[in-house]
Amino acid sequence: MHYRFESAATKGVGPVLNEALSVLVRNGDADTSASSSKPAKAAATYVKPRQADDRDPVVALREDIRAKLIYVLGKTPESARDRDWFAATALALRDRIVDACHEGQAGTVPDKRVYYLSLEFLIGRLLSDAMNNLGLVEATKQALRDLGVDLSEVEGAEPDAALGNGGLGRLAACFMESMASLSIPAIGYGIRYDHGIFRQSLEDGWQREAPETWLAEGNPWEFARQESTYKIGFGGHVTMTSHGDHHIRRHWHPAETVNAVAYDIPVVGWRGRHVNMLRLWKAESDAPVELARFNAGDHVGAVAGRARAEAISRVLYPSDSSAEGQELRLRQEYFFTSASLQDLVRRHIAERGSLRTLPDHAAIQLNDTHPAIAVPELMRILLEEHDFLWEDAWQITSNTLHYTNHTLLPEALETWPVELMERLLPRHMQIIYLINWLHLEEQSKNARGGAAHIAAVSLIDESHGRRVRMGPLAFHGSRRVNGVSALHSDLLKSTVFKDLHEIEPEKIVNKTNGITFRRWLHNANPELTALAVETVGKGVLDDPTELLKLVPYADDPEFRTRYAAMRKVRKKRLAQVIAERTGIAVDPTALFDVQIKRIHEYKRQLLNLVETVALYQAIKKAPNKDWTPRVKIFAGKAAPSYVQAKLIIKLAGDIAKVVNEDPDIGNKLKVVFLPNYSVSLAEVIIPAADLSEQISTAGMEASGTGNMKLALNGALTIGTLDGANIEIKDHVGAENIFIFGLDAEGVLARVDEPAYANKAIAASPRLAAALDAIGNGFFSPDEPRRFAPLIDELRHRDRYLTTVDFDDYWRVQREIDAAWRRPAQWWRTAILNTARMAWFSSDRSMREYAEEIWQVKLG
Ligand code: 26V
Repeated sequence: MHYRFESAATKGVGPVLNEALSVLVRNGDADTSASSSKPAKAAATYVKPRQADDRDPVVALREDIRAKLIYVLGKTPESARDRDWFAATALALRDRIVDACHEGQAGTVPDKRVYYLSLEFLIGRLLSDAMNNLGLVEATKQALRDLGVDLSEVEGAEPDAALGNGGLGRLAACFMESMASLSIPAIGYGIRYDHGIFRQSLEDGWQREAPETWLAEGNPWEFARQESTYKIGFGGHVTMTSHGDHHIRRHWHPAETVNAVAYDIPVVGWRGRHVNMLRLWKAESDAPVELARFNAGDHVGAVAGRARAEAISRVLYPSDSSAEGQELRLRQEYFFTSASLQDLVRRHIAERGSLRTLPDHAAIQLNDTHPAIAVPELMRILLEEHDFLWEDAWQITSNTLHYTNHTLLPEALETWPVELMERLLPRHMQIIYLINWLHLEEQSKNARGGAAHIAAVSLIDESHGRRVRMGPLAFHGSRRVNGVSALHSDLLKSTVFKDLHEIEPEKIVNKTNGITFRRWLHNANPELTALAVETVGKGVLDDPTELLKLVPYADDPEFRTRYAAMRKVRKKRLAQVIAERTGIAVDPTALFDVQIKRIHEYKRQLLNLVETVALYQAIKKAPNKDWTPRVKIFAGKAAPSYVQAKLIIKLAGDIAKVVNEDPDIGNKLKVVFLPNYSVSLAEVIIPAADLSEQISTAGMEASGTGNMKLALNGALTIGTLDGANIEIKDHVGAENIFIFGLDAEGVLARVDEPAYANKAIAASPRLAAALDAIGNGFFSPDEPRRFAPLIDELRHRDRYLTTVDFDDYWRVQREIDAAWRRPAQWWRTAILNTARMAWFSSDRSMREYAEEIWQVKLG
């Protein structure tokens, strides 16, 4: 079931709703005429209803929620489940977002818009975001209470919109929220997957995947826009026609077309000042059911063509570890990129007439290479559909597109076989050949133009079969390219894009990631937020740099006590969730040591687990020593095809079983793997964390954003000098973070040393003993060789330098044990972390993009 209110509206359900919706359409869509009249700027207070509504906000919400429940959902208050109350509440709030949209933007055409193209938007639950940004948390709580309903139950009934794998998708969601909060006119474009990231369960400790079904009961936040449908072509052939002496025009005749239908989710910014749109495309077949076949009894064959088309938006690819190069994935990439470009081109023409001015009024940001096919697609649209000459089309394209790189790992860098591209996108392949030919021609003219240089900068890799390199294609077709932390941007210049960077040294810029404080502080940690507001004033809600005023309070014993009390509340809540979901009882006074992220060898959950085993062995040897009680908490999903990562999850479970049941250990050490990590689970874990594990091999984590969320909430970081950890250290102070291990240069040097793993193990009896225990089946007596693949890899290759960093990691962990025993000092450090994290607000990131990349004004 889908909510299709816009069709009801256009059929004249009510002039009020109808008008409100046309505002939304106008903002997101140019098929309505644009007016240049400036509206009254929205007041700096929370949203006023557009229609004359002098009801008290609580009364209004109560009446509206009740009316939605009865008249839209067809339920009575008596028969309604939490899920129904959620939908009714969401619909009532959505009306207010429509009102906010009207207040702020009706009829205006912004000077320049940002288009954020991303295959992933990990937005999670939207209810608390909407209530908080509209200033309606208390009013909604009261309205529901009047109706006999508990807000927290209603919030719990909302499914997570889990349309992403991890960091890259969550970043896109934080950026959307910040753009709305800063009044940057923006549209996010992605895919409306039926199934987001799979649901993870553990069966005897092994990861099992089940389909996720967030849309099973519809999505009350979205507006279906059947009228915004575009045709997306695949396959077929290209013809040429001659126009005058020197002008040959090519035309693509796809063999197959699929419809892309728009679904809009409004994104409301802080204090309801601005509303942007997240436009997600659903694939629908344009082929009718083949009635003759159907009537002849071939019921499946009659809809087979439709099923193939609709498969495009069926499921999110759950791998962020290796580019597997499947055809359906390329179809997804082209599908959403083409729909988005067609949509924004149509809007630009409606508003401005000529595409010549596209770079002046549109900045397109490519979130990784997943939408990199935008380079030849925008060229194709300009050349074929709008008759531009090549040079003009290139000038427009390469001044409108911008590209963010999110990884240096070679296995995650996308390339597509030329053969597949020729079959699926023949016209685009021709365009890529011509772009490449012109690019290499230019290069062969300069001094570096030897064969090695040409091979290095070519957009086509000839060394592993012929493959199109999407990173270099995006680089060459973009005006700016950015990395996501200072170290990562530097490494882009010296590694993957070294040669291209030498050609265009101004192109790569750094834009360190950020997180939205509205979700990761205000919503996730109301206790800490209240404490900050009470201490430094309400201004902190609008300006996170006000947190700096907490610095002197780090030395105030009373404030420390209150800060620690806040943590205690959150830890009790997490302990409750741990008990419910795993049956493990943990002591909330123990140090909560947290590693939550996708399971990846480079993120080194294995380093943490080997240290856990070494600690277990040490406690066993001296059970009466005064150990610092710790709870090691892990959560994260493994890509379904990533065998080693799944084995790491099983190892965590097997270690947990032995350790948690050992009477010698008791509360000195507990190990927990919480299944089905998600945005909403992160919101429970992060405010309860004392220690944040950010222990990737230096040079491999592009940025990390969980590191920022945890430090903001006052967890101390144990980390390597990798990604944004370095900048976190610079902000919180070297004395307030625990750094260990090799830095990126050290890693580069060490991997050239022969037998480095062997040497490290030989030099560390503690490490050797822990590896022996795991490798010999101490934790898997039913299958002693179960973990041999993990341990053999560490002994013989150790690509991620786990053995090399182990001893230093152990040393720093023991420093942390000692630090926990000095609570005054510990809480002082935690407070300083919270106080000095303001720079990591995604508002700062978005301001930097707006000024230095997009050249777009904040509203
Ligand atoms: C890569 C691939 C490879 C092809 C198969 C499907 C797939 C899906 C996603 C990805 C993206 C991997 C890159 C990524 O997620 N990077 C993360 O981006 C975060 C936001 O910038 C950053 O904080 C993390 O450090 C970085 O790992």
